Amino acid sequence: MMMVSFLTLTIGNNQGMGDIEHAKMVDFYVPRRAIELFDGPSRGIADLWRTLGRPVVDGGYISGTIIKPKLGLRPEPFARAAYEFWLGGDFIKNDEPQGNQPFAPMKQTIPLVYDAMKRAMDETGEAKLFSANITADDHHEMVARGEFILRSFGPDADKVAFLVDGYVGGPGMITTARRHFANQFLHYHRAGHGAITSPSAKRGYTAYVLAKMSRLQGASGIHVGTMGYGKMEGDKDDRAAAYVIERDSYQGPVYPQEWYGMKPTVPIISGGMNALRLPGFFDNLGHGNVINTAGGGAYGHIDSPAAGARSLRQAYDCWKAGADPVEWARDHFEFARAFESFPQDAELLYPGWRQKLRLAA
Ligand code: CAP
Ligand code: MG
Repeated sequence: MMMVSFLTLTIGNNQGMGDIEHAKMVDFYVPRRAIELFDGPSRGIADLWRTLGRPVVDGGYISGTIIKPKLGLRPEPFARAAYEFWLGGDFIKNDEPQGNQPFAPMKQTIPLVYDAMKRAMDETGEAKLFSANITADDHHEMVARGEFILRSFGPDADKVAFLVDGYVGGPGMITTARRHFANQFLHYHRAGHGAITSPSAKRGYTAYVLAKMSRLQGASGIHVGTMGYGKMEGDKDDRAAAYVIERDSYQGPVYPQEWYGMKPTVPIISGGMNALRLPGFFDNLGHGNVINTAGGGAYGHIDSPAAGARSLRQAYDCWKAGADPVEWARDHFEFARAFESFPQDAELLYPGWRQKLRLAA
């Protein structure tokens, strides 16, 4: 099966025809034989749970971040930022424009990141994960970057995921990474997709379609938005994009879909998230078996990136325990300090929280 042929048929020339006013694909159905012929994921969240020393079923929330700022950070501060988050969290990803940039050449940055990972693992006694952006303008260069990273991480190469900018890079980037690096977790970043998936776009396809295609292509995880809880466009009912990639069968907006044992793709929850927004998000989704990357939500924590990371984990524990977040904050310090760190969110989501916590205003 060819994803490119599928796309040139379904959203091919019709997208440019003069007599078409609206042409947006909202769903598609994949017959069993086609499911058998697509690659599907080789790795999934279960592999990350195993690496983290957790149960491989229902292993829970993976707290992550994105190194910020997007551009300009030099290798040393980059690695320092990684170390500081890993002291409290699990997973770090490169941001989508961070690749082999002149101010942070991969050959300098990656060994420092691995050193930071080792120190954080020694200090915490926990395994850590790094999602490295290997996107390049040509596939050979992408593969060369990936090989270099695996060599650099040596015995800890299992703790490396590869991030590929799959929308701007195109389907071939994803499939090349899937086939060449079948042992790595493949992190599909969809930057740019809003140009066609936005509800305001009259053509293209929906984020649901993008997610569904990514499972066929073999993404281990893909961003599915924050369903109205974060900064990106979206609303509560966007759950479907997560369900269709993680379940064995799902009734989509038009078609039912059976996956016949194809491995799941994990929803990656990202974009303007922080500890305060998570409990509501988990309520809406119905579970917390996701990777969450919070850039501002971790580095914007008033105390430290590690405290930001801990506040995220505590937010998941709070939801898991079915506790009231303000009550939970009483004896979960980093979570409580997230209220001080993101006061606008705190007011909006938990009005009267200060009085309840009896903190000085
Ligand atoms: C989030 C982010 C992600 C977006 C992508 C950014 O940063 O790193 O790329 O989440 O959107 O660059 O905006 P913050 P989506 O955590 O600081 O907001 O997940 O919807 O594909
Ligand atoms: Mg980003």
